[in-house]
Amino acid sequence: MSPSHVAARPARILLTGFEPFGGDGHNPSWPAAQEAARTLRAQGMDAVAERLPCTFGGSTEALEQALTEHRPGIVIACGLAGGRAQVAVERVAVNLQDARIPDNAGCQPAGRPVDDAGPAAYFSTLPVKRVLAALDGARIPAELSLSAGSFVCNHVFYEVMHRAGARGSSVRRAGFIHLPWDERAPRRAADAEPWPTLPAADLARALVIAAQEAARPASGVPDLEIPGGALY
Ligand code: PCA
Repeated sequence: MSPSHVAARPARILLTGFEPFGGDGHNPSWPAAQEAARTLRAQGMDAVAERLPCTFGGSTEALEQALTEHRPGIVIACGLAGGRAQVAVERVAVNLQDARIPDNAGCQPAGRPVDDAGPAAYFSTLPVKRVLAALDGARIPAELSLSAGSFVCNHVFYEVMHRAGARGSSVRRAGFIHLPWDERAPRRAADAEPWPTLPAADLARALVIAAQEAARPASGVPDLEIPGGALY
C-alpha cells in the first residue's frame, strides 16, 4: 500500500477514561468515553474506548498497550475534574508528578518528573479552539484550561503526547479533556456545596464533538486564530 493511500484512510480514534479513584465509586470519564466511541461508530467512524487504571505506573502500561493494539491516529484521553463546572479542554501537559492524594496503588510521588529525559511540557495537538467553538455551538458549558494538575490525568496526558511525538507513532493529534461530575456525583458533607454537574449525555456528546473536530482535515491553519487563554 502506498504511503498516500495509508494517509487517506480515516484515522482511528482512541478515547480513554479512568476507573474511580480517591475512594469514589464512580468516574464519569469512563462511561462518557464508551458512549462517545459507540456514537462515533454509529456515525461510521472508527473509534475505540479503553479504561485506564488510576495509577501512575498502571496507566502508562495500559496506555502503551492500547496504542500498540489500536494504532490510533487520534487520541483523546479524558478524566474527572470533580469541582469543575465545565468541560475543560486541556492545553498543556507538564513533566511533573506531585500527588495531593495517593493513586489507586498507594503511590504518592512528590515533585518527580513523568519522564526524566523529557521536555518540561507538551502542548495538546487537538485544535483546542475549534473544539471549544463547537462545544459552545452545541451549548455544552466548556472552557480552555492551562493546567491538567499534577496527578494521574496530567501524567497520562504527558505520556500520550510523549509517545505521539516518537518515531513510528501512529498518532497525528492528541490531547486531554477534563470532565465535571455527572448526575451520579457523590454526596458531600451537609455544610459543603453540592458538586457542580453536567448530564452524562452531555459529557459523552462533548467527547464526540471533540473527536469530530480532531478528525476534520486541517485546512491550512491548524486551529482557529481567535484570542483566548487566561489573563491570570
Ligand atoms: N481524574 C484524576 C485522575 C483520574 C481522573 O479521572 C486527575 O484529574 O488527575
